[in-house]
Amino acid sequence: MKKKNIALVGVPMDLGQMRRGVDMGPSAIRYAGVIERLEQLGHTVEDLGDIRIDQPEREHTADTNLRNLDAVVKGSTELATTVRSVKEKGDFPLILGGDHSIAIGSLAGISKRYENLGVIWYDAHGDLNTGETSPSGNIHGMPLAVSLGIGHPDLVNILDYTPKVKPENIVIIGARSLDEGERELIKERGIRVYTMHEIDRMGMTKVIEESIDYLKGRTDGVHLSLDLDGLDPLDAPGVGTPVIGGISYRESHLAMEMLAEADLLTSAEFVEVNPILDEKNKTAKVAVALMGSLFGEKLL
Ligand code: 4U7
Ligand code: MN
Ligand code: MN
Ligand code: MN
Repeated sequence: MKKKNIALVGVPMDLGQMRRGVDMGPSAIRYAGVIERLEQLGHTVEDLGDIRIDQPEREHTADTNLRNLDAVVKGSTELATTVRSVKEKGDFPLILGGDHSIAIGSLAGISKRYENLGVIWYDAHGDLNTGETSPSGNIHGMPLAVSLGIGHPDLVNILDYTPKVKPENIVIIGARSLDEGERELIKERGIRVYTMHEIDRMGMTKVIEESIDYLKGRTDGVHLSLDLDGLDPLDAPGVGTPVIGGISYRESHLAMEMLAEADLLTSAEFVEVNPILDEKNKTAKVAVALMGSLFGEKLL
């Protein structure tokens, strides 16, 4: 794969959900050796440090079902501005979460430069809720809907444009926990989804081959948004919303290697690593191993 200038951006965001500790994700991933791993592959890595994130709101603001809305909007806007300047330099943004609400800011910062940005959403969940459909009020369950332009105006209009992605440019991989409103949205908008059923049935090789073919034909850039809970909790225990029956480490590894071979990605994020819930930093290590594969690591 072509050598890249990778700009690392940490986002210690935990306001999109209720479990403490996910704000330490970027530190855990750095500690697991991400910079060394990517430099060893011949890429240059510039660590831009962490985005500043506010304290959680003490009271749930009355009129919406959106926990910490204002602070999430503020953090997302800062992230979006940083990522936009990385893209302006022509560098590859590699964003470390933090909970998945950060994808709102990532996509806002990236997508303006593309006519048809593709998104691979690697996740146990659809993250397609809105304040109206969300059973939890947690914004980390909403970023894909927000990026489609569906949701609270303050979230949808970050950097003053919407939508960030078109439904036909999205591929969800690994879904096994979808809420009713999310299922409706998937059908209504025709979003391509490879649930665990398709992964079992077709195998990861076919799933990724099809995804690459599909996105290659219709997009001019592709963002990978990888939620570690897409993996099985046996392989990635340090996540806030684990769901049994997930993608294995081996399958994920293969998926990353195939994406590296295709050299199709233009940005990526790894989210939901929670060191407090983890076992000896295992999930952060898994994240770094997957990043190694994604950026061209090979056995021979
Ligand atoms: B993650 C959930 F209800 N769908 O909206 C919700 F099951 O970023 C979970 O994928 C969301 O980890 C999980 O709260 C968000 C729930
Ligand atoms: Mn998830
Ligand atoms: Mn997610
Ligand atoms: Mn989660």
